[in-house]
Amino acid sequence: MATAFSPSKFAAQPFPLNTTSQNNPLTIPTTASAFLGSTRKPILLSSSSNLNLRRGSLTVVKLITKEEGLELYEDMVLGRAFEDKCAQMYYDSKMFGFVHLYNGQETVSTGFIKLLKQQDSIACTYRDHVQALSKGIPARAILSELLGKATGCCRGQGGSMHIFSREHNMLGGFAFIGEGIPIGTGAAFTSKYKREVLKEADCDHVTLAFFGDGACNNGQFYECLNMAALWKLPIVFVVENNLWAIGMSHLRATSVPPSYKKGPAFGMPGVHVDGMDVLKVREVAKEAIGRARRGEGPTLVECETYRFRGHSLADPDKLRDPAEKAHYAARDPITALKKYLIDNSLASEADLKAI
Ligand SMILES: Cc1ncc(C[n+]2csc(CCOP(=O)(O)OP(=O)(O)O)c2C)c(N)n1
Ligand SMILES: [Mg+2]
Repeated sequence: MATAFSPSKFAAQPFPLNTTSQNNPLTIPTTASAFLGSTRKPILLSSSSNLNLRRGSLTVVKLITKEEGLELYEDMVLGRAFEDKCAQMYYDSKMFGFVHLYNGQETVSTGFIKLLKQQDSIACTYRDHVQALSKGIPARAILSELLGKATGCCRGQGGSMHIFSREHNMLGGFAFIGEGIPIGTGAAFTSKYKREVLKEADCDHVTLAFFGDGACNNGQFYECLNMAALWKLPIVFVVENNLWAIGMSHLRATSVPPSYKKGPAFGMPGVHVDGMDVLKVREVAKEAIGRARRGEGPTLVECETYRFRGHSLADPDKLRDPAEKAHYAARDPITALKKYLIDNSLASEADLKAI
């Protein structure tokens, strides 16, 4: 029987995540929509954008250029294909240990990381392969790492959950929940210290800390929000809210489920975004990364997303409601971006197929 704590509460009682915080100084227009499957229309850039195109008397504003669109598409397809290959190798007994895949959540990695500079840093969870790819670590070095080879990006000693690259400022995948948050906060402190104390004027580096909804119930999250806001650190805290922490529904585990609301409590903006739409994620990411780079301090962004596979490849994924899974499968972010690119004449089927 369904109880107040039953995960099926998700389907029965929409959870009002799809609004931005009242205290949000970011100028991101929003309209409310149902929780299960955000349907908010893409936000148009201001009419001063250089992407304005005249079509008759109508001004059509495109969210991205062709080059940007293809870059986003390529990155998402690379992430998806890489991970599908991992699953195949795992089930063929060619890969061992815990392997956590990111299928379905690619918008978060692509939408944020493709806006970064090489010197900017990221800190991730154990679900880290796709972020490592977005940050530019070669697929071969990551796959070798997963196979424990000396040619891996950590000489085969880190494995799936601990992808690291100094050269790419990938500070690591971290197996303990919330562990990447203080590491990212420390990296952001370093940038600020270099700029303000060591007078390295060109040090405007930004750090992104990615973590799950489950990590928002961990003390380190709160401690780091406090420090980052207090010291105005150049960091963006990115919650990848895929609604589940292994088999624990976010609603069952969290007293105030909309995590973005916790930002203003610490004096920083909190923003919720549809994490199945890479263009919306990118827009919010642009604002938040820009704020950090300009020295205006941290932002908390909650991306409402979904993982298309079990928690790890060892998880038979029997707990989640098939209707919930089907609902999100129908919102596949790669299919959605493909449609956007074709509908807006930014790419042809052939262009996309070539990728
Ligand atoms: C400190 C700590 N406690 C418990 C665990 C066991 N654990 C591994 S994954 C996980 C769920 C995390 O869920 P979430 O943060 O939502 O990330 P997701 O896997 O959904 O991306 C838990 C509890 C852990 N790794 N670290
Ligand atoms: Mg989760």
